[in-house]
Amino acid sequence: MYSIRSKYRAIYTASINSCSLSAYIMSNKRTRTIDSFFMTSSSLATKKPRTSTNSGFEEGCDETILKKRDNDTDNLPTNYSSHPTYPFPIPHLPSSISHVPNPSTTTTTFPSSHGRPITDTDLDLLYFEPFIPRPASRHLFEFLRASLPFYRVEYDISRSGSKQHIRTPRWTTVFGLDDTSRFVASTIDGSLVPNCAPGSYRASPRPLPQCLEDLRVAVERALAGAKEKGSRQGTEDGEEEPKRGDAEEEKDEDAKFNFCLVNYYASGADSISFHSDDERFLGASPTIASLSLGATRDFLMKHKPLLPQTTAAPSPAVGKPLKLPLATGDMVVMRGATQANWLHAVPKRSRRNARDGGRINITFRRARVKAGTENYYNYNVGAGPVYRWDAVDQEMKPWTKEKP
Ligand SMILES: O=C(O)CCC(=O)C(=O)O
Repeated sequence: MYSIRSKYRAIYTASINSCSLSAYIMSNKRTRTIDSFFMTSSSLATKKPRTSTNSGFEEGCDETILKKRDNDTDNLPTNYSSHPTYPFPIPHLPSSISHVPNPSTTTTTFPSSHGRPITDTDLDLLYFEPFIPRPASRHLFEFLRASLPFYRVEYDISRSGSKQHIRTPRWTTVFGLDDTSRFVASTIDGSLVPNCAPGSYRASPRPLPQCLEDLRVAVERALAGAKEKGSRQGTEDGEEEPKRGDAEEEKDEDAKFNFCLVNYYASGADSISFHSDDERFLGASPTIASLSLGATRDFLMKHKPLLPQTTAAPSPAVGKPLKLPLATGDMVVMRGATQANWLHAVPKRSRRNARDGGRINITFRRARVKAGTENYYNYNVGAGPVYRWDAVDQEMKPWTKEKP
């Protein structure tokens, strides 16, 4: 039988062979899980062994219980997340990613750097350079490109009264569900389904697979740690502890994510044009954590044009665009008034920069209402075919369900 696991081995080994990271990681005896990587050493001491938490996923099927046979298979995933809405099972993070090497003996709460604030009157960024150590992040890039279903979404818009056909200039995929519902185990087959009436969504919301769930937890934990450090710093500097209002509470909730959007820019020809994630379904001042993997691409930010009737003196930042050359493992967190006032883009790259090996961007967000779920599946999954990475031809290929 050509099992999922043997198929995955072919796809995955071809990807990993191009990367010598596994040998480096295998030779490193001091390893920690990706979760523990973001913990303080005191919390590490009390950490219990990991058990599967994603109840409702069908785990332990034939292909997931194969024993490791040799060193080559050490890096292959041994468990998968399956769900009726996934075109194919999605592997858990392999040990070479989930057991990242400990880069120093004196560990801190954060992975490879502290988040550096970049702020102005209406700009609030936290920039990790990097968030995930570079070698592990390159491996994560290869893993996610080979493991996730991708889509090339096309849709129509009307602009100035005329219809325009848009072909999204990058590969996309999405998982998650807005705040008005949550995934519960279905009584029919035990898979996770939204706890609202069937048919409440046009889309079929799908839960985060375990590999993205692990990253979500790590990012949330790092942001909670950054916040704690910020408020400790303020108190140590003699500032009075601020009173917490509704806005602050809302900000805390914003850094708890229920959506994961993934973009794959196969080459410099793929891009995202200037826009802001200021949709009402994200709330007034959303926190969006944006993780980069693979090739370095410029992340440009520019202030939205000021309305003509604005009388207040413009912030000095208004005329000054920002350029962050995001490298593999870097994470930019956009918070507060940023989306309301700033636009961001990843422009195309040409000539010698065009064949850059590809880049993946993952954004974690929190959608508050149903419109968020509908919007994200419409524009990141759509109604077209599913694609999957072909490691031999080094490109995305349409994926069709295998006949049993
Ligand atoms: O690829 C990036 O860094 C930006 C992605 C982005 O702006 C988006 O998904 O809205």
